[in-house]
This record gives sequence, structure tokens and C-alpha cells, in this order.
Amino acid sequence: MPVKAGEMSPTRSVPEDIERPPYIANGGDPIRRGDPIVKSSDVVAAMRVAGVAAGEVLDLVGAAIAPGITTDELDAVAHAAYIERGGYPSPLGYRGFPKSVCTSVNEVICHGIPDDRPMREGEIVNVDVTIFLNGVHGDTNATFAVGSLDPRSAALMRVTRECLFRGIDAVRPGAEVRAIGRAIQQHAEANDFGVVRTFCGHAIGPEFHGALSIPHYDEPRATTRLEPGMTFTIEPMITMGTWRERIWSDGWTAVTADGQRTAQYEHTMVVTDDGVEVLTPSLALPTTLEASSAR
Ligand code: EYF
Ligand code: CO
Ligand code: CO
Repeated sequence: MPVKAGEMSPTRSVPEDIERPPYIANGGDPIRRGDPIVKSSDVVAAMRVAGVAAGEVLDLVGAAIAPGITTDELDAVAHAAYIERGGYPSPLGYRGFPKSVCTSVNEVICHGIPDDRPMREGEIVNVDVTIFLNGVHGDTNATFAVGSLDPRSAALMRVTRECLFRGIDAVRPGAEVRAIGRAIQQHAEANDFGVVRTFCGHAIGPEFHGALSIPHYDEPRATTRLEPGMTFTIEPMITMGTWRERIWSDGWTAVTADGQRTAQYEHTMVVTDDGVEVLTPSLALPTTLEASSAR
């Protein structure tokens, strides 16, 4: 049965003493400050702290997932967890987004808005957490099973995690951004799954979305070479059927055009002198494929 939008709860408040990201004073529109793509060691250090906090928020939400819970209740768990850590929920007010996490159920690809629809046994839900803490953002997401899953949904989740880590394994100084998407697309298609094209990974740091896009498919124009200190996300959205999407009339929610299920996992990372450091560890999504498969 297709996912339908439910009712949204009133906007949640954030204590005045919590620092807001700059877009909040700009009506939610990002301010293009032209941040450097290569970050200073101080910014990377702050991102390590924000990344750990984002992972903790993700785990608290993950622990609450069970049949019957609504995505709005998950939003409330996340909202309290951001504030307990002294952070601002980056999605809240970003380009007008009304909630503190994105919750994307079954065929919803991304940017699902939490509402009062209870989740059912056998569904899958992606929870996307971003925290703004000490002047920087940490962005991570994971797809969770609601109760027990059919084998194909379980395979979709496993292959999507593998795609994320294949992409991460392609990150090293001197490699082209294109190598990330090539690795992801090869693995997804070898398993008869599709790769969403429209939504990409992104540079991140003091800005939620910086001026570098990370396609999850083999994009010949993605010729930027990776350098130590670059910080970005990889967040592949993998589908059981078509990779094409359509957008609900709310203007936010992206769903697969054929209504088949889709999954996503996301880490924030920094390019190091000899590879990559993942900045958003969590129980739901550890920093290696081995650790995440053991769960
Ligand atoms: C029409 C948003 C704006 N955008 C991206 C804004 O990188 C992200 N997740 O990993 C990410 C998270 C959010 C986000 C939360 C809100 N937005 C969404 C959809 C449409 C749109 O502009
Ligand atoms: Co995210
Ligand atoms: Co992101």
C-alpha cells in the first residue's frame, strides 16, 4: 500500500541559548559564503564532535523504532536529543523544512516529513539526522527495519550499506569525485538495484550544503580531484526498481516513480593524507562495512 501523508504536529521550539545556523536569520535560505572546500584542522576537529553527536541522535531514534510508533514521535525523540547535546536540528527551518529530521518510509526516497502515521510491521524507514554544533554540521542517516522484513527489503538495506562503503573506499587524495559514484553504481546494478540521480552527497562544514556535489552514479563531469581536508557526505539512495523519482504536492517528499521501496545510508567524512576518516560513527551505522554487517 502506498505511503500517504498524515497530519503534522506544531513546530517544535529550540531554546534561545542554542546557536542557530546562519540560514535561520535568512528565512531558511542558505547564505552562499563560498566556504573553502578544504577545511582547516580546527573546523575538522569541530566536525568530529558534531559527527559523534549526530550519530548519538541517530541511535536514540533508532532505539525507538517499533511497529505503532509515528514518525512525529521519532522527530520528538531526535529534537530532544539535539538540544540535550547543545545542538540545533539543522533540518528545522532549512529552506522551509518544518521538522528536525527527515523520515522516509518504504518508497519515499528522501525528505519525508514526520507526521502522525503509525509505522507498520515489515516497513522500512530512513531517519536522516543533521546537527549544528560549535559552528559546523554533522549529517548522517540510516534505514531501519520496523519489526521483521521480507527478504528483498533486507537485501535492499544490505546492498545499500555496501554501496555506501564501496563509495567510501574510493575516497583518497588524487582520486576524482567520479570514482565514488562509479563504485556505487557498479555494485547497485550488479545486484539489480537502481541509483537515484537527482539527490547527491555534498560538501559540508560551517555550511550544511557546500559547493561540491557527490553523485552516487558514474557522472563523467565529476572531475574534481579529492584533497586532504575536503569534508563531504556520501548518501546513496538505492531502489528496487526505477531510479526515477517524483515529488509529492507538499513540494518536499521524493518518492520512487514506480512505488517500489528504496533505502539510504549516509556518513560525513574528511579526506586524509592517505585515505578517509568517517566522522559520524554510530551503532546504527558504524564506520566500516565489517562492523555494520555484524549488526
Ligand atoms: C525544495 C530540502 C529542501 N536537504 C538535504 C531541505 O543532505 C541532506 N540530507 O542528507 C538534506 C537534508 C535536508 C534537506 C532537510 C531539509 N532539506 C529538502 C527537500 C526539498 C528542498 O527544497
Ligand atoms: Co542527511
Ligand atoms: Co546530506
